[in-house]
Amino acid sequence: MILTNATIATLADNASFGVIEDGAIVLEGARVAWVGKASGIPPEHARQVETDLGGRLVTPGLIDCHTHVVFGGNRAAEFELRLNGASYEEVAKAGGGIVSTVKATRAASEEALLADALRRVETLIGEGVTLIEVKSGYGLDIETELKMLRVARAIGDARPVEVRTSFLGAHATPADYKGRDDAYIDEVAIPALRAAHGAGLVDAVDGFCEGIAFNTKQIERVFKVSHELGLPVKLHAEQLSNIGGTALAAKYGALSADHVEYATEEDAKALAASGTVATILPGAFYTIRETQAPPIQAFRDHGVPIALATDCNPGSSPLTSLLLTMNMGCTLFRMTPLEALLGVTAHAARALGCTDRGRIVPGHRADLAVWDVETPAELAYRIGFNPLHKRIFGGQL
Ligand code: DI6
Ligand code: FE
Repeated sequence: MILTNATIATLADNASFGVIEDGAIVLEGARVAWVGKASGIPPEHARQVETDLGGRLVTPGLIDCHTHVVFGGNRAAEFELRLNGASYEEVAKAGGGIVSTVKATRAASEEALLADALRRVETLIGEGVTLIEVKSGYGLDIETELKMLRVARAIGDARPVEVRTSFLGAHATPADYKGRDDAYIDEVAIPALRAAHGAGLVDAVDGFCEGIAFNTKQIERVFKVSHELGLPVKLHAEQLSNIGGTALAAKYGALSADHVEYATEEDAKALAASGTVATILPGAFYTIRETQAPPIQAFRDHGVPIALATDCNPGSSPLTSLLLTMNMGCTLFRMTPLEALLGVTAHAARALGCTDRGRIVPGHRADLAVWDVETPAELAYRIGFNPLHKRIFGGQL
């Protein structure tokens, strides 16, 4: 198939949108075979079926590289509590927060969890998303962590979207291990990781390194096992305070360090040296009314790739719009529209260890989004408007 009459934002490098006017893209199977000016289509491709895109903008399919879309119940009651004055940490300490979602997730059937998750995933797909990361972490027992990961995998069978899973056993300490965080790591989180990996359910390992969650020593024990199993790591780091999570992530060559509001210039240097992506999650910043913005300029200065993701979860970021996430990245953190688009394409792919996604170049997967806009900056500019025309997933319209 050849897509013609397209304005193509190739994102071939990080310096510009790489726009090709009057462009064409040749798709061979699930891959991009050729991209360039329509006038230059090589003769060997010239006789294929053409799809005229009417001058519309084509970008890589969007990638949401940090989500918790599989969970039971919702936390509207906690939302109300916070609006009556309680802080996120106070809600967590009072037995609300993550632990209340754990209860609902344990109680839910696999079918119910999948049906709920698909509602959220369909919303993402409707905005041109072709690849999502999905975490466990609301089970906090071996059985439910595996259940969540099976549901995550099932999403990719049920809908035309790719799924990468992250094991997040070290997300919170469940009620029956209260005050015994170390025992939870050794007796539940690590055995659950081994079991989930053995079942082929884990693509990467994540953790929540925070004053209200786990310290660097506890996370490091999980990371050691991850490396022993040959699994890449990533980390929720420096969201509410700086306790050294970003430095730990860099030390373990993490794919990404996520949130990072409280990261320092030194942390930015460490991420640059380890090639780790800084994943910015403006939905959580907005929801908990954080005031410390992540050090975007330090990331820029040191050449740290910046990704943007929804962090879709029932507590700190009930957000299912990657377009709105781009807008928030620009308006809240002064990211440029180019940085925002790279953040949900090429750099998001890198945060998942997928090196053949996120740009429109030969050899990359033919995951594309076609938009009813004239310029790429329009994608980050509007608030609550969805200009998706169509999505191409693995070369299929
Ligand atoms: N950081 C977050 O923002 C979410 N998890 C995490 O590790 C919060 C998850 C929740 O509140 O349910
Ligand atoms: Fe998260």
